[in-house]
Amino acid sequence: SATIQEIYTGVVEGDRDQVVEAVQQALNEGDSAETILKQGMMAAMGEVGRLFEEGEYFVPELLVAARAMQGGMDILRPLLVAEDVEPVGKIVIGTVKGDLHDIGKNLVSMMMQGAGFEVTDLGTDVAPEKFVDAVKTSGANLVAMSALLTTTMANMPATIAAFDQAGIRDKVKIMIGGAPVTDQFAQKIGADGYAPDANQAARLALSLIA
Ligand code: B1M
Repeated sequence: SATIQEIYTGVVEGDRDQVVEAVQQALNEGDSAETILKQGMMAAMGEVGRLFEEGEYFVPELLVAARAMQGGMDILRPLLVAEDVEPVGKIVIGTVKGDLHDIGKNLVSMMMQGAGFEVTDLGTDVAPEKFVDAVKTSGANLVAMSALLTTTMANMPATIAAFDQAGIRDKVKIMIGGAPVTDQFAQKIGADGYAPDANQAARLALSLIA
């Protein structure tokens, strides 16, 4: 519908007010939260990801799109729960212990939500045991860790070790990212995958649970 289209362009153009207004209007017109999420927000985040990949969008555009989507998600989240919409998967995400950088992690979280995941965001400075506990309580099948400091990267293998120790390493896929992180590092520490940016992180998450 025209209103869904407004949600779509609002997210792509990063217009938070437009998204919030149009989401409210679509609900009033009788669209389900699921329809709004899938045909409006997720489709738009897909387009944002494509523009980012083609070099037309950069981090600032991703940030405003994420903020616009967040505005709509705040309205939809309780309704999605009420509608019992099955997420494609459940992710626990956080920035590792000792590390306070969260801008990239927040983008990754938004792109994952845009791809249909239910995301539990533990924030920054997340201790290994906290990742483990969150997986136990949420039933997540994916763990996503971000690190921006070479000094805190070591807390990635420490977190993987905590999953081993808890006996649930085989219950989750673990993916990592952040500026100093590489594919090679991911392989070395026994992570299941690495993604260089938020868009590819969402795609990797989908492929890890497929
Ligand atoms: Co700090 N910082 N910082 N910092 N900071 C860096 C990272 C640094 C490279 C700057 C520099 O010296 N050139 C440097 C690290 C050096 C190193 O370790 N090699 C550094 C340092 C040293 C520090 C402090 C130690 C400074 C000090 O106090 N002396 C301190 C540490 C605090 C702590 O964490 N304990 C510190 C503090 C801060 C601020 C608080 C001031 C602030 C953070 C604010 C916040 O996040 N809320 C900050 C910032 C903003 C930066 C820079 C400038 C920008 C980081 C950022 O947000 N980039 C950064 C320099 C730089 O990168 N140019 C720097 C934008 C963001 C969108 O990109 O986070 O890379 P990024 O995320 C990308 C990808 O990496 C990827 O997707 C994202 C989007 O495409 N990605 C993932 C990220 N996580 C992923 C997870 C995935 C997959 C992909 O899967 C799970």
